[in-house]
Amino acid sequence: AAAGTAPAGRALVRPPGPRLAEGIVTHAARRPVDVELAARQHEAYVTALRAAGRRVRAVAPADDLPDAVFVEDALVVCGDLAVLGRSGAPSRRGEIPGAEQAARELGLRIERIKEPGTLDGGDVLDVGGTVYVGRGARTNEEGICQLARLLGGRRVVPVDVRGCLHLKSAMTVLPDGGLIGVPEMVDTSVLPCLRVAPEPEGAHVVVLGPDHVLMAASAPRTAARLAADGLRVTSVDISEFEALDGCVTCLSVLVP
Ligand code: CIR
Repeated sequence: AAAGTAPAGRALVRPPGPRLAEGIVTHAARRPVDVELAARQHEAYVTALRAAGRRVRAVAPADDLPDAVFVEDALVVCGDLAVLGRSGAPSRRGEIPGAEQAARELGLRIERIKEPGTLDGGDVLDVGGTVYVGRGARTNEEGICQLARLLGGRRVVPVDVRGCLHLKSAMTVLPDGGLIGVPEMVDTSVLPCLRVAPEPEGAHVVVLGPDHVLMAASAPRTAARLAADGLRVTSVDISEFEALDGCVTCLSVLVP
C-alpha cells in the first residue's frame, strides 16, 4: 500500500435468512419486519464496506437461525485470534459452527468461551489500548474472565450496561480513539470521557478508515456533527435490523 494508506482489511458478514422476522426483540417495540427490504438493506451495507476497500467474506447462511445476520455476536477477532462466543441467549448458540468455519477459512487461530461463561461479540469494544466488555444479559462475569485470559496481556475493563442489549448498543469508538455513546446506558465511572451522541442511534459507529465512519441513517444529527468535525460519514438505512435491536456494528466483523 502507498504511504499512509494501510490496506483496509477484510469483513465477515452473514446474509439474512427467511426467518429474520422471528429474531429476538428485547428493547425495540415489536413490529413486523420486511424480509425483502432487509435483504436489500443488507446488500447496501455490504456495498458500503466494499466501497471503503474491505474484502467482504460471507459466512454460510443459516436459514433456520433468525438472528444469524447479526454476525458480530458469534465471534470476536483480535489480530490473528478468533474467540467464538457463547450467547446468553441460548437460541443464538447454533450460529457458532458457521462462524467457526468462516474463521478457519480466514486462517485465524480459534479459541472459545466455555460454559458457564457467556459472551456476545456485541459486548466487546476494542479501542486499541483497552478492551471494554459489557456485562449484562448476554455476557457474564465468567465470560469476561475467560476472554481476558485468552487475550493475554490486553487490558480488559468490564462495563455494566443497562437499558440496552449490548455494550456496543450504548457506545462505540471514533477513528481518533474517543468513545461516543449514551452515558445513561453504561457505567461511565470506569470509562474515560464519553462523547454524548445527540441521539441514541448515534452511539453506533463502524470505523472504515482513519477519517471515515459508517453509521445508520437513523442518526442524522450525530452524522452532521461528526461531518462538521471533518469525518467522512457513510450512512445506510438498516431499519429492518433496528426493529430487531440490531445496529450497524452488529452486521459485520472487521478482520485485519
Ligand atoms: C438479538 O436480540 O440477539 C438480535 N435480535 C439482535 C442482535 C444485535 N446484535 C448486536 O447489536 N451486536
